[in-house]
Amino acid sequence: MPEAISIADFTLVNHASDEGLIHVINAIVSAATGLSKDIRNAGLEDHILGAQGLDNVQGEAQQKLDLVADNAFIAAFQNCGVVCGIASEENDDFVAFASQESQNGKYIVLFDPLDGSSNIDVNVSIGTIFAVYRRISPTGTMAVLEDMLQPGTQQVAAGYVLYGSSTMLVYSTGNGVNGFTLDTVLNKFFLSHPMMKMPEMGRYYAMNEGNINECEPALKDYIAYCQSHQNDFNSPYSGRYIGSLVADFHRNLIKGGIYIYPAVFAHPMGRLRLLYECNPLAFIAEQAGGLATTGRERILSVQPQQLHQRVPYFIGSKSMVQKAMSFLK
Ligand code: AHM
Ligand code: MG
Repeated sequence: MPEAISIADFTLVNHASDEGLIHVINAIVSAATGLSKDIRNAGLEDHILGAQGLDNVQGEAQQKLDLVADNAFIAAFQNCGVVCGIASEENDDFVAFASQESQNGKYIVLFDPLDGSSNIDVNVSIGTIFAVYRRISPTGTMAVLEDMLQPGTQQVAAGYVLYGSSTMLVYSTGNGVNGFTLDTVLNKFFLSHPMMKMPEMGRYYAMNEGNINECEPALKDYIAYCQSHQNDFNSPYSGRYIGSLVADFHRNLIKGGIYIYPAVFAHPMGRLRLLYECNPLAFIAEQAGGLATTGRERILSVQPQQLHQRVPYFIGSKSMVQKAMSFLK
């Protein structure tokens, strides 16, 4: 049996021409490894489970683990020496790191430290999502808002960590998608899913169907199509909705499927955030042969206007997303 490839060896070989990027990935690996341990022990540690008692800028109740995760990733990026600034779901504004070393950094990272907040306290899979960009502002200065508001096409790396039945890190730098699994004895990630490809078509659809009467009627018709005998498989697709985007996406990446969070009455622009939820997973989806759109346009081409901007989201197997879009015309 060939020796397993550690993520450290993988990055050294695959990003040899960009040492800075290796430092960014190392920072993600280190924060995710520590966070994975916290998550695994969460039920045993009073200071980790439950609500923090504060809302974030988007009016959502922050969980203690949201903040543990946010602090862990911010510290990792601040200390890695090549990141000049970050923005995250849990911070109202972006953070420009002040040290001279950080100001010399070429990269910015946008991230959702812990996605799937409603699943934190109930031992269901949750995830971290990240997007890496090159800064626009000159090195040697503080990062600015324009660095954060770049379209998803400009991502130099993106990915996620899934804290599921095992912990996995999946990422791409634009040359395909690779997945690594955390060995909990050695506390290291090893390549377990090389060159992941999303099936062109799948049998899973994921949407919060509690919202079915809250969205545009054409979408109701698409869901009826999924449930009918008149679809591509001549039998109803299976509904699977975990309510953690990373987990729903990961299942669809491996098995084939579609995830939809449309514009709904309570969230007229959709619920999910463009910069640190939709763009990174859209990058992974496209790299794996899938598709991600707002229902009408490619996610990666949307020009961001605001840090916490929301968009309707259709992501997954290419022909399923195309089919869903055909209903919306
Ligand atoms: P969060 O970042 O506050 O956890 O919100 C994002 C999550 C996604 O992971 C998930 O797919 C969706 O929100 C669930 O929303 P809903 O409970 O409205 O179905
Ligand atoms: Mg989130």
